[in-house]
Amino acid sequence: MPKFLSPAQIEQYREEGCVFPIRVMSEAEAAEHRARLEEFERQTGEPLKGDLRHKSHLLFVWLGKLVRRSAIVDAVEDLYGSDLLCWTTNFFIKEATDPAFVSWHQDSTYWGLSRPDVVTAWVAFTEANEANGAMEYIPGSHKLDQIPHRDTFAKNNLLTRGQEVMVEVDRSKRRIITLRPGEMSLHHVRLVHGSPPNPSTDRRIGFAIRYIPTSVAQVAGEDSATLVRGEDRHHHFVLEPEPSRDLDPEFVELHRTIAQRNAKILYRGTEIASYNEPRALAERA
Ligand SMILES: O=C(O)CCC(=O)C(=O)O
Repeated sequence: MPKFLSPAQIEQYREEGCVFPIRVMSEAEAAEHRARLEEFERQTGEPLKGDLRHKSHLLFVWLGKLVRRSAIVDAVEDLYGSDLLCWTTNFFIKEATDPAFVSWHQDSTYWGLSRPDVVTAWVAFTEANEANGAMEYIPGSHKLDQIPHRDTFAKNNLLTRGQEVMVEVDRSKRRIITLRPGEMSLHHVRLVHGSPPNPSTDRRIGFAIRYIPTSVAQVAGEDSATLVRGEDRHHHFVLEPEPSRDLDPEFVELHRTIAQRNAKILYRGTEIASYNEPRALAERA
């Protein structure tokens, strides 16, 4: 008996590789999440950037709670069972009239995870639709094996290596993931997906939470993850603590160490050693 998703939603995930919209909080709560992010940005005087966009659930209490939120984790449990890790989180923020985009790709390409049993809960803090650069995907493409990708390191590409699939994508087959604030989509790690720029006059903000069953391992180096449900009997990952106050110096230090270690996995085979480097290089170019 599923806890949160309907049998039809589970079937859609299995067949299409993506299911949406799924409401996980009210629109008012989504606006509060956006306000918390923007309060921090006001303090720093700039949009969230670099390392801070990744694994931010180790830095902010409200994001630590979000990755454990029962509506989200119940839905993930319906797909992958009751022993679950949050492997990582990534903010995908597109500013108003922003050329930033995400090329067609499969998430599995550089993550180094042992099996494609990985799901992303993409939680909308703002609307996401055709007018502001919502995600798009090719239904059923998650059933393909790993497709070869080329790295572009393109200036406005939000992906770590600007990676893109080395096959022609038939855009006429795409579906657009339209979400209201407080809704989420769930997509499979092998799904071919991407998103165009945001030409609208407001930001588009999504928080992507990557979940795996505890039986999935990291095969490309040492790694850590956050246990969000059940028990970890496999011990493939160092378990991460939950922050009890925002930007606790101990957590900031831990986050820095983890970000450096993760960059080694994600940029393996290149000279790049941190999330900040490709963007800095592109800005100087
Ligand atoms: O937010 C986007 O536009 C793309 C996000 C994405 O590629 C992902 O969450 O895997």
